[in-house]
Amino acid sequence: MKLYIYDHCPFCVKARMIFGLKNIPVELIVMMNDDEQTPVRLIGQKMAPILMKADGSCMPESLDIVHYIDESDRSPLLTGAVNPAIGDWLRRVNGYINKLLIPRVAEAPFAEFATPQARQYFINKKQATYGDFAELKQHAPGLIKNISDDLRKLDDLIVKPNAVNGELSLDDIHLFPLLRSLSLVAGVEYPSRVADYRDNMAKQTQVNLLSSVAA
Ligand SMILES: N[C@@H](CCC(=O)N[C@@H](CS)C(=O)NCC(=O)O)C(=O)O
Repeated sequence: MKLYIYDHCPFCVKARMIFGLKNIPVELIVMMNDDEQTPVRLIGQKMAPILMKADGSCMPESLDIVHYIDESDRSPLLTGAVNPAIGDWLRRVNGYINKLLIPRVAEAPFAEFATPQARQYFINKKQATYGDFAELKQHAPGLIKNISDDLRKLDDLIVKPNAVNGELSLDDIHLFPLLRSLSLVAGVEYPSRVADYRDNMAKQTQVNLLSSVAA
């Protein structure tokens, strides 16, 4: 199987996680960010992730891919209950976190930005949505304080380092990609349970953190 992704994309991380958790081999193909042709040919629109199955058919939508792979061996791993407090926490943080993340993503050495045109495509698209990056960057110190405060609240919700609610569930599929994206941001304060959870999930899912290129 092949998984078409952008390395920065949190939805793609969701799909990557289930392969890592189940140790199912998959070929990762990073599309150039300005390559509209490939995704449109595969699924009719420019969107990642895309799973290409062994028979050549393609499946979009991260959660559909997660469910498909999790059930593919009739031994699902994501059997734990979700905690509504995790959903609430994610909704609140997702309300502001892209203003901190997106300008950093735009400057990071991701494979999908290997050409200047691909990087510029991302910058143009995201500035149209989130506003001028120079302006957004001025809010970074306040946003870093907000997320550091919110991570302290998350710390109280983490039950085990290998599953946020004690047993693997969809909450892990939603939470880890945000923490992985956040590892791109220098200066965020991590309480110990959050840091242990993030590091453990990176190992379990075989999805790298971005700390080595944090800015
Ligand atoms: N509902 C989709 C959302 C996927 C999504 O929004 N992917 C973004 C990348 S993070 C995308 O491909 N956007 C189009 C683009 O980057 O041009 C899913 O869960 O897979």
